[in-house]
Amino acid sequence: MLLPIITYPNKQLKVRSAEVTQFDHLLHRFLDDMFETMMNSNGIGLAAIQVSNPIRALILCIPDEDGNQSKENVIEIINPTIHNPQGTVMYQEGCLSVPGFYGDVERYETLTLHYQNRHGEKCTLEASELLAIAIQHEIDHLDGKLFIEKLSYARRKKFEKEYKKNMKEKK
Ligand code: QAP
Ligand code: CO
Repeated sequence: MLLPIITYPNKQLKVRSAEVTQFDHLLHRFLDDMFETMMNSNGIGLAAIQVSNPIRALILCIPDEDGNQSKENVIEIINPTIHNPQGTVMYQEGCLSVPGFYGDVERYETLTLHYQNRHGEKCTLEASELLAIAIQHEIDHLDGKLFIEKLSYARRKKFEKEYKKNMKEKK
C-alpha cells in the first residue's frame, strides 16, 4: 500500500521518533509499505516519520553500479545507533520530504551502525560512501532533523526563497 509522504514545512517532521518495541506483523507490513512508497517516489532512503509514523525505523536501498535498485538490497534499520564515526565528506543531498531541492551537507565518511532488523535481532554494519551518508541523513529524521538545517547560511536563505516560490507555483 502506498503511504502519503509528508513534506517540509510540515511540523510533524520535527518530532523525535520513539524506539520500536514490537517486532510484529504490523511492523512488517508497515516496512513493506515504506518500501513500496520509497520505490514509487524514486527514493533511496525513507524514515518512518516521513510517512507520519514517529517510530525509529528507516529503510535504505542503495543502487548498484548500473543504477538499479532491487528488493534484495533493501536494508531495514530499527533503533539504530552510530559508533566510531571517522572522517568527513561533503555530499549533495536531497530528500523526499524536500522535493526538488538539493544541497551540500557535511557527513562522517565511515561509521559502524548497531541496529535491529524486522525480527528484533541485533545487527552490526560497517558503512562507507553513499551508504554511510544515507544512514546519517535518515537517522537525522528520527531525531526530527532535516538536511536543510545543515546547509551553509547563504544556501539555506536561497533554499527558503526557492522552495516557497515552488510551493506557490504548485498550488
Ligand atoms: C536520502 O533521499 C539521501 O527532491 C534519501 O524530487 C540523500 O531518496 C541519502 C528524491 C542523499 C543519501 C544521499 C528527492 C526524489 C529522493 C527529490 C532520497 C525528488 C525525488 C531523495
Ligand atoms: Co530525507
